[in-house]
Amino acid sequence: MPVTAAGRLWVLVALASVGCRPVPERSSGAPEVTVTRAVLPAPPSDTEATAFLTLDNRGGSTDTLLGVRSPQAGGVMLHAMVGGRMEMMPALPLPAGRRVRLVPGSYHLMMRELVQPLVIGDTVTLELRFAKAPPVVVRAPVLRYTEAVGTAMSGPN
Ligand SMILES: [Cu+2]
Repeated sequence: MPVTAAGRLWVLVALASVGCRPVPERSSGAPEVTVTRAVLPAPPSDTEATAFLTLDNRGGSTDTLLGVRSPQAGGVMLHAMVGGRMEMMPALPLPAGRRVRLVPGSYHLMMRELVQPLVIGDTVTLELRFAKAPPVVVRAPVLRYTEAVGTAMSGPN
């Protein structure tokens, strides 16, 4: 799907107030980001797919999601929805002690150049790289759309 580069600044400014809530901080204060609710709706496309997940920054300082990759895709991009349009984001700030959710209508990951089409029941491996915290590898199930959205949106914000 086409993505414009315009509006990036707006997105970064908006990040401060969107999709964040406090999470318990680890006592050590060491950089740590945990990833939960990683899930993909079965994509209508053979070559592209959307992934959702929840990021909790449990470290004592702001971190940044720098990039995501998958052995099952040629590339994984970070997108935001702004005014109903997708915008590409170079990175995603993760405020200290906060939760940032990638859910429908908001931030999401776009997998491009899928190695092979994804179907319900498949599992996707995603490796997330951060500025401070160690990388996190998650395995995300491919679910029916409504199930995937339910998983992505479940639990407290
Ligand atoms: Cu997108």
